[in-house]
Amino acid sequence: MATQNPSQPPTPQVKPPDGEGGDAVVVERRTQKLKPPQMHQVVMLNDDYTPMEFVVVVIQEFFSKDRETATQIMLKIHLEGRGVCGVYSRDIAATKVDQVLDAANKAGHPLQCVAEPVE
Ligand code: TYC
Repeated sequence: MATQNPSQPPTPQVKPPDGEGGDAVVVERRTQKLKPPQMHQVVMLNDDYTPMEFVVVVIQEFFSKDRETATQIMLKIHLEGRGVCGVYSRDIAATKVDQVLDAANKAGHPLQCVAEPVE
C-alpha cells in the first residue's frame, strides 16, 4: 500500500467550479472613454500705451518665438486688436497669462492678455 511522504502534503485536487464562486478574474473590454484635454489659447490684447518693443520681447520670452515671429504676432495684435500667442493645456495657459501680466505690471505697462478655450 502506498504511503504519503510526510514532508510533502498531498496536492489538493479541488477545482473551482465554473461560473460564480471561483477565483477567476474577469477582464471586461471597454471602449476608450478619455477625451484629449481641452486646449486653451493665450490671446494678447492691443492697447495704446505698451511699447511695441516690450510686446515683442514678452512674446519671445514667454511664448518661445523667434524675433521675426514675435514681431509678426505683435503687429497683428496692433492692427487687429488681438492675437494668439500660443495654445496650451489649461494650467500652462493660465501660467503664461500670469507671467505676461506680472512682467507688464512690473514694467508699468497696461498690456493685457487672456486664456480662452479653443473651439
Ligand atoms: N498699440 C501699441 C503701440 O502702438 C503696441 C501694442 C501691440 C500694444 C500689441 C499691445 O498687445 C499689444 N505702442
